[in-house]
Amino acid sequence: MRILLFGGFLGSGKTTTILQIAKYLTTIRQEKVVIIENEIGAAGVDDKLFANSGLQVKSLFGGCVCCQITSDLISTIDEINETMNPDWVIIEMTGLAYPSKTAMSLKKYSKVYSAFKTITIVDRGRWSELIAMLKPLVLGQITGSDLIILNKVDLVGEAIEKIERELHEIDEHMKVVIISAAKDLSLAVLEEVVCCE
Ligand SMILES: Nc1nc2c(ncn2[C@@H]2O[C@H](COP(=O)(O)OP(=O)(O)OP(=O)(O)O)[C@@H](O)[C@H]2O)c(=O)[nH]1
Ligand SMILES: [Mg+2]
Repeated sequence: MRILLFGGFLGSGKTTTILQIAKYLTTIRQEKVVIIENEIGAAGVDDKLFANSGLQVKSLFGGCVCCQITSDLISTIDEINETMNPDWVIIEMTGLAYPSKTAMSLKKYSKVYSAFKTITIVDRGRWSELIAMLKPLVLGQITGSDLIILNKVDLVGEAIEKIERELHEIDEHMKVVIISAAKDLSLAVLEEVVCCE
């Protein structure tokens, strides 16, 4: 069982991207996927969207898995492993979560996965605004990720080269994939996103 952990600010395109990744894994690669949806409130929207697309989804509500309900996430992954035994677990974090913090907890306390990857989605249209207003959160979400997806490149915003340069100033080795999740992703992008050890 391999785990893909998706973070990124509110509305950055996590659900839209995960839908494409999950469809690629289930239809083209014929692999079994379970999605864990973490939302802070008592009821969710994205979990229904996944379920309506024919995907298996487990919801974790009532707190953020990176700080308040980390143990719930670990027990949910254990339960999924035992009862469903999928090839992949894809986790959508809340928009305010720190993926690398959750990654550290999972690496420490969960023994049931064979490979793991942390992916943070950055919204091209809001990069300048968010880096100006919420720099610690944006930096915290990017630092320690295995891959950055620079999304919404169809929208106007900061020059893509400038964002890439600034991402590499944060981490010079950072892998960055540039997409528009609103359009069909290429096979090369899909493979790059799911490639993990
Ligand atoms: N133009 C454009 N819109 C996009 C793109 N990707 C996502 N969107 C839109 O952006 C909005 C937010 O996308 P979601 O996938 O729901 O984002 P999210 O990160 O899951 O949002 P939360 O779960 O609420 O944090 C939706 O209206 C999407 O249709 C893109 O590449 N281009
Ligand atoms: Mg979402």
